[in-house]
Amino acid sequence: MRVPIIAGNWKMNKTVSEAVEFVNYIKNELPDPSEREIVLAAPTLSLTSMVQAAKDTPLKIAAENCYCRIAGAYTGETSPRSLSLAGIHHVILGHSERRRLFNETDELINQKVQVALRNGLCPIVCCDDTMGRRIAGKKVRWVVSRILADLKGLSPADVTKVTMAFEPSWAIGTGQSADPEQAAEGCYLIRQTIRDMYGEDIGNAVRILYGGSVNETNIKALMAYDDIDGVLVGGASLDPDRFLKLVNS
Ligand code: G2H
Repeated sequence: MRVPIIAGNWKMNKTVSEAVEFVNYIKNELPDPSEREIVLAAPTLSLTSMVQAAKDTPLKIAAENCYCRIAGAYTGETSPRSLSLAGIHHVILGHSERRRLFNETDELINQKVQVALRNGLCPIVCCDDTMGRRIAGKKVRWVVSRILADLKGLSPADVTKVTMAFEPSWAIGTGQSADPEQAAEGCYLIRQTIRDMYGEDIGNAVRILYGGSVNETNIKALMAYDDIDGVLVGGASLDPDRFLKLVNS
């Protein structure tokens, strides 16, 4: 049984005090962690204060990025080891904004995934609809070669700690979500790729989220599909009342 994940991705929004205020507002209203895992990804500067505020609650705090080394002369980067030791559970890697605006390659993302896992972080690896292609005439054969590149070299045990997120580029921050069937197809195709790489059991165990203009109105229809194990939410996660509606919907 895959426990669904509802993850907020604040991107570069909220100050430290706003972040802590948000956590204090929602932390006693969250569902049982055996039913739903609730994750909030925030800018690096807020993370340790959020971990403290969320102590003894089911809320898990995530970083939005990290580097592929644990220490050294890498000015401005964040160590996955430091994140993990500070109580951070997850890290978003390969978000399309990082690929597009910061030129992150599959090779770099693969290195980050490996080092994050070695240091106890659970990566949420994002992929968009430009990362695969349909083969004409075949309904669900979509060669997701770049997913193979992002997960290259991981052991089966490692892959079960990874969460994938399907985020169509045109749905990100546009207010135009994929329709649930399209979203489910993307998640299904990612699962099939993982089944092809690691076998049926691992493919069935990995959680796959949909992201792109999810809100409190469309979440139910999206999560009704078996292959959608949760959502990664940007804009609609910024307001605590909206976020509570999402996590409790
Ligand atoms: C897609 C998503 C969160 P939004 O990036 O990862 O953002 O919900 O604002 O489209």
